[in-house]
Amino acid sequence: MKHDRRDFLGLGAVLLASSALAKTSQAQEHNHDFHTNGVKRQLTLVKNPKRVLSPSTVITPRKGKKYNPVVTLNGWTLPYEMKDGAKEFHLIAEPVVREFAPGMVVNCWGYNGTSPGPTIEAVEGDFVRIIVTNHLPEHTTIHWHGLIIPNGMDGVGGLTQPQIAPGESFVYEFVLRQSGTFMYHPHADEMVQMAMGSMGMFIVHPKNASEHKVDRDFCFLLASYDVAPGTYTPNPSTMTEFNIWSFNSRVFPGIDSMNVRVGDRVRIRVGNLTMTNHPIHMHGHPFEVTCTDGGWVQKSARWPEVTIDIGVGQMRAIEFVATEEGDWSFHCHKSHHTMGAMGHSIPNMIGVKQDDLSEKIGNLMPDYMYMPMGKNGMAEMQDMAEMGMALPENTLPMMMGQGPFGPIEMGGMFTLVKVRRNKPKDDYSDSGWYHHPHNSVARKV
Ligand SMILES: [Cu+2]
Repeated sequence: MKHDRRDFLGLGAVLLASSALAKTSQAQEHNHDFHTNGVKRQLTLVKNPKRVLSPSTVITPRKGKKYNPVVTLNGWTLPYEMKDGAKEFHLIAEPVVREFAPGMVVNCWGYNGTSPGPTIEAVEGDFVRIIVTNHLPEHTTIHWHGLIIPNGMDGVGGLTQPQIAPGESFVYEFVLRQSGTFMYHPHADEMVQMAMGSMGMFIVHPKNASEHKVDRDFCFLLASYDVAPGTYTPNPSTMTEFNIWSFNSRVFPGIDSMNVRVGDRVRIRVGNLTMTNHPIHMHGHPFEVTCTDGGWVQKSARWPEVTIDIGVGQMRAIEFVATEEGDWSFHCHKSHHTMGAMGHSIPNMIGVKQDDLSEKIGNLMPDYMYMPMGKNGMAEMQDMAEMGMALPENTLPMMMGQGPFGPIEMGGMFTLVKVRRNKPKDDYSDSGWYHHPHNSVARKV
């Protein structure tokens, strides 16, 4: 039987156990500031303790060709070594613990300690060697989604190579013949391994650094999970009923903001390895799709959009010049995908009279306080969550995030593009909430 948070608390029948009011399940998290290249970064240690670098860590290449590195939201770039003329990368497929947001950790499968795995970055023309070691409990492979490579390097278990058994290491070697945005994921027991979070991005920068040049270059993967409230492991047999919708296996407000300066040309590369499409929408700036996982889109074939639907197994890179200052929402436009686990298939209580229910339920269950909810919409849910509404262990409320004007009432696939004018060059730290100019905020009359 499918069970989720609705079995614990149907909306419109929120039971507040007074003893549970103060109980929240915060992950044990410690933040440490550190500096790289003069930019302040924050290292978040989660309780397992696997390390998550945040905000988005840029690892500038010390050897090899120069390029403007991507910023992987709540992620990192895999370092490499030059060996025998190749850029040599090591990927270890292994079980990991991922914190989706403070209050929820999930047993995932990933690479090198994180899920998604680290971003691989290299340059068009590079000869790369990727040594994949399998520390998963079952066999695996890696497929290099979108890359033009010899057939025997394509990573389809049984078809182009033997499976990589637990404990074994396989070498993939190929020349990067194109630039663009690609993905890596297993092509072995795919249903399970991708549902558990085995995936990562593969960025190939143009050989000619002046081509497709941007000032800020972000990337992340869309990933969905079915983690029943009170549990810690995704259900890999779920096909449609996911309850966690994430950017790089993080959910709002646990997702890095994308911080840019006025005048920056910005690229955001979004790959979709979920089981449904996601219309990704940006506020404040029209954009153009400049690249797909099939390659760059010619200038004459681009048109303006503010929402781009990203299908299953697709990547879309969008670009715009940041001209408008402010905190701009960037999210999936399927409204159920900007919600926590509680936002799905709840009983519809809109307009339902519940006035005498409190008394009736109080008589039946004297230890509980029944609060009629949902009659006038669901906006009150976030207030309840913040008051300490009893939740099952290890799950997140339907709506989260506090903004400068109150609850933001979002969750899941939602973050912000923060455009600022007066930031020092190369300072892309989070500058907090936007301070609106006098008389420029919608007001009560
Ligand atoms: Cu979506």
